[in-house]
Amino acid sequence: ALEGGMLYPQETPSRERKDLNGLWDFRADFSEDRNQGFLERWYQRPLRESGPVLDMPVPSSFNDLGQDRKLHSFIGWVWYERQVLVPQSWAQDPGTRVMLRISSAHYYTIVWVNGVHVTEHEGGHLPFEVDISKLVQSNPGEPNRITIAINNTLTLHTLPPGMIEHMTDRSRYPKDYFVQKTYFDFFNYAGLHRSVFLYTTPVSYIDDITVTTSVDQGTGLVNYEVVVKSNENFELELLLWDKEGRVVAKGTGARGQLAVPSAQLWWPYLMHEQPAYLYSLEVTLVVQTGAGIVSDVYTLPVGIRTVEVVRSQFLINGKPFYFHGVNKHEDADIRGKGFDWALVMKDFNLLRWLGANSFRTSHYPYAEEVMQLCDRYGIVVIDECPGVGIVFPGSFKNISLKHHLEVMEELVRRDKNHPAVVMWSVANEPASQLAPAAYYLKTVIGHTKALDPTRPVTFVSNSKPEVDHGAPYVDVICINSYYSWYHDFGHLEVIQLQVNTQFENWYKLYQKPIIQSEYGAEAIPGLHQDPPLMFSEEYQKFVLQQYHLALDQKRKDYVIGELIWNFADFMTDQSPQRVVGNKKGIFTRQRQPKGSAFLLRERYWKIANETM
Ligand code: BDP
Repeated sequence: ALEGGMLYPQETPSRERKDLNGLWDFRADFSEDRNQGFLERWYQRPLRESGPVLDMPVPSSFNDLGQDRKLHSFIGWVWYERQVLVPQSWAQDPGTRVMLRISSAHYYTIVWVNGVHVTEHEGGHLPFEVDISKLVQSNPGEPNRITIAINNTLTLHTLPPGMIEHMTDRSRYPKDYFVQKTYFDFFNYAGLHRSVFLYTTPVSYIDDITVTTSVDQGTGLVNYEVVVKSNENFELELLLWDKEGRVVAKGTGARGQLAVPSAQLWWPYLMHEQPAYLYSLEVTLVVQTGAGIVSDVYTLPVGIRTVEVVRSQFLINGKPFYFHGVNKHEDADIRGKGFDWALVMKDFNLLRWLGANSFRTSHYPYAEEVMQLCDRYGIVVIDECPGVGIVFPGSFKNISLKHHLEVMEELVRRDKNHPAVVMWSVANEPASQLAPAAYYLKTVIGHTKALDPTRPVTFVSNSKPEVDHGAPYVDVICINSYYSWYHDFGHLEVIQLQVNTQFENWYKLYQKPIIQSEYGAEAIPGLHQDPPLMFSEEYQKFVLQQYHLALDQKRKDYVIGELIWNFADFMTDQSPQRVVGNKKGIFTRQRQPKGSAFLLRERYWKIANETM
């Protein structure tokens, strides 16, 4: 099990935060075995003394910033470094705990502070942190050097998996030549993708808060559990505030239940005239020490809502919910997977313009700030872990499974309190038709349910219902299909029949609600062909229309959602199938609409108006 909580760093009366975003020194280790940095111990002296460094912005992927083809597709260790001077009050007060938090670094990370190894982390999409109080407090008034080495190599046992292929034919490849193979369809961007923070807490602190909610005849029930780290005796006080600044419930102690009569529920966007209602749970820790009363304060947004799968329906607050939304990627020009507020806001504005009420975090957890906005705007989330490309018999081994379970623990720990998250997805298109997938998926799904008994769990399948070894364990069946794109390409007339057959076969076998979790077609923006031909905007629209006709026959029944592939065009590895990335976006990579965006907008608003 994991050590400690992972509350989002917050400024409160007892906590300070400093972000370390901006330019860092950067060096990719181009040596043949990528090991020069360790041999020469680049962490022991300032990185810029080790050799030439680049200025690298954080947060950003490093791949697309320069003009160097080799850096774009670099595999191996890259080194980041910067100095930071902490405020005197942090460095001199032994009652202050100073944390270094890395919100995301892809993929394997080692961190040193002033040359001292402080932590390591595996996995590219979830935060990790380390207490660096002792190091900065033994160095008051002096700058501290933070060195971060990151390796983006993917192997059969990473999540997502990949493979390094060594090319040994010396007549065709130079000595020691290797390539990174991946089995997913997006570019393996790397670097410090999200904010790096320093933040403080008192030495006695609120380590974690878990909130679950239910509703009993109009009364909202907020169950809470608070974990405190302290060597002293302490007390906890809880206040639940409404939006108007009134205290609606009070509690004490590490666990309990708050009752909110006539609670305002958290409703999805377009499902209620007042969607996304959030209360604030203010948790105060009071510790009596010799020096007086020390307290820590943390405020958690709380949405009161229920989620339940009942027969073939997905219920939010007891009402059937239909997912009309998108699949996304964290992807954009230049910054790659780097977090960018401007991009995030543009995307949310587009989602609301579109009338989308939901998205899936295909194919990895998104930034914490994105999840917070989903809570605030009522955008419902299927929260997917990086389990994409699990397609080899070898990737179902115990060593992979063990890591997958840890990743689910990290994901649930980070996102458990978001009302917007209504379901976990443990994988995308694993080879679920292979026999070893049965134990593997059963175990991951079972573990996730044990971690969070309040939310349904799924994985996204593209195999056939009769051979799918994972479907028996999910609450909702999610299926991807690309009729008339990867199969029967060009034959638009077969789509309706094939989509219908698909739904009927899955439902017959499992009697579970179904989401069309991907469908779509590529369109090169501005390419027109009528009658429609593949890659034209007309063809993309036609595919969507055919799917919609079939969806409309089932959506009042057991089909509970449709998520277009994809919200926007995104970068992939180079291949003869991809024209500078995947073009199945209904928006371009620059977030301009293709014809299909207008088609989908009309449909989503129509569905929303039917269900309001
Ligand atoms: C699906 C994958 C998705 C791909 C899509 C495609 O889940 O990641 O991008 O196909 O090929 O199978 O466009």
